[in-house]
Amino acid sequence: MLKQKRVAAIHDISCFGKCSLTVALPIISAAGVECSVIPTAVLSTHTGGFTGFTYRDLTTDVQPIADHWKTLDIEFDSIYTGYLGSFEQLELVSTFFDDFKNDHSLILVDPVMADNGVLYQSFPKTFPAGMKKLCSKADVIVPNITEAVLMLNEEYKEGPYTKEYIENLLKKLAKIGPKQVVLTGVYFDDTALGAATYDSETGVISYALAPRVEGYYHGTGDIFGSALLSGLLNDIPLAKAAQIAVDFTVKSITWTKEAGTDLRFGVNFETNIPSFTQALGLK
Ligand code: PXL
Repeated sequence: MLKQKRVAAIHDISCFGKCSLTVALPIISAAGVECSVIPTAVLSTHTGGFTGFTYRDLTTDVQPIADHWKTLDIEFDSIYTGYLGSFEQLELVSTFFDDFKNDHSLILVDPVMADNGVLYQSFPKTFPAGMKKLCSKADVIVPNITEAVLMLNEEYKEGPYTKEYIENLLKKLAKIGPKQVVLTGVYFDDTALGAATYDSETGVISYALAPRVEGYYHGTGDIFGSALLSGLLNDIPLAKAAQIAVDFTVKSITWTKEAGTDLRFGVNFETNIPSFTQALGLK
């Protein structure tokens, strides 16, 4: 009998504006993987471009949920974290890793905190150092270039980038601790954009690029991260999983751009789930 894999996804729920758990749940589920959740906060919308959003912090629920799960003897094949709103949440998640990791679990940390050279509005300047510590416990990390340079204490540079610059960043990020690094927002000219991957055990670097679509669409990092994890849990090698995730994300952005949707509302990934699951080799 085929045992279904199970992920613990630890992110916020933004009730409107598709991102974090409202993206992770459907994508991971569509990939045939069970997605258990720990919501870290409930917001009326995400914080990117909206004002006046509500924010109910659920930090004090995280440990009791974990404690209850411990009594049930449940195991996770993967732990996936994204947007975490405070140092206290970083600590709680770090403890969750210690309590629930096992000899085969894949810990994927997406250090969601910044883009385009700046930290998101809710984070203090000292946050990247805390996130770096959490990344040291991960098997795979998925920073964008801004998050990468903030964790490495380097200056942010606008692209286009050189292969030398990207490969240097990948290697420095792997030194933080994760075996595999996937850097997003990589481009060498104005025509294509995507991700670079590095496996520190094999030394292999690869690029997963797709035609560039103009516009900053919210929630796409979470679509990419959820799709990448779905590929890895379906035993697809890192480089191919990254290309599938880039293609799914870009296709979803393209549909959304054609529909003229507000950039803050999230992209139409739902329509592209069938081609995504087909790319994963699922029937
Ligand atoms: O998509 C990342 C994300 C997740 N959750 C919240 C956010 C953001 C990005 O801005 O604000 C609450």
